[in-house]
Amino acid sequence: MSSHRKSYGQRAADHSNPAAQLLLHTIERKKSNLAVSVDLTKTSDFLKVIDVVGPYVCLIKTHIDILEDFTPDVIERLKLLSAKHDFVVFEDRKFADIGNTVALQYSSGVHKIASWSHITNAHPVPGPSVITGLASVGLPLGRGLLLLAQMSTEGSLATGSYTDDAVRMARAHREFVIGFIAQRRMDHVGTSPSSLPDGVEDFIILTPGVSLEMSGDSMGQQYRTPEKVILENGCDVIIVGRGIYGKGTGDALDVGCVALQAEKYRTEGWNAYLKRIGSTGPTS
Ligand code: 5BU
Repeated sequence: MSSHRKSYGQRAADHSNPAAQLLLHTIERKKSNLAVSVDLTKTSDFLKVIDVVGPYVCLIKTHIDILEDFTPDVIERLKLLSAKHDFVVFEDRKFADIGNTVALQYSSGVHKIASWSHITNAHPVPGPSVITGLASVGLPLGRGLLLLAQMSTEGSLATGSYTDDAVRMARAHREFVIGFIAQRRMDHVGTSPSSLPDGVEDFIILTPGVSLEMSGDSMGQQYRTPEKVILENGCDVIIVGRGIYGKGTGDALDVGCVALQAEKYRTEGWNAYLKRIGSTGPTS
């Protein structure tokens, strides 16, 4: 059976990488394929939104470098929230340098990403050394990597043969590369049914650029609905940012509204998945 017709729980067994297993089991346990991208610049807003959306998500995606009042204590509190609400953490760092440099950026500096983020990501542009550099730090810690095979932005250069080469790079490093940031499944790349038997590979596809209300922003972002992403394009996790918390920060942050939005996206994403695997009885 093709992996996108299997349940998340069944797919966990196909992975030996601990971060991939954790993500798939968390999705199944919480019946949520919703990831929230918490792109807020004040620690208090950042932690508040995570605490509010925590019950509804499988994963929290961070850009830790945009916090203007970052201290190492933020990480301790993020870890506590991750344990409290049972979610995976993904630092959207988009590494893109030589192996030696990305290994230092991943392990060191102020943020010490590898020490707390279950999953991170990298641009394939430097070639396979970006994976081996990151793997030298992340594999011993049980971390997982996503390659950016496509982007959601208008005019993205990550298309065609670039995307296909990203998939080939991932196939050569399946112990560490657990999937892609992409807009659709990648199973078709460079394979014929006979060269790639069912079950041989199962990359997890996480997809940003998701909104129920908006079609884009003023800076090139392009949005699609959860149903389009999960059902039509066979992706596994929807990543939603402003669709859930709007532009609200500080006093303007309406936590009741944020919770309602998170619940709505969780339901939309999960029902689209149930349709995809042919299960009846959507959750309301
Ligand atoms: P939004 O508020 O839902 O538009 O936020 C989307 C997030 O996903 C944001 O953190 C981006 O950095 C991230 N993102 C994206 O939007 N599109 C991409 O192709 C990639 C990441 Br890769």
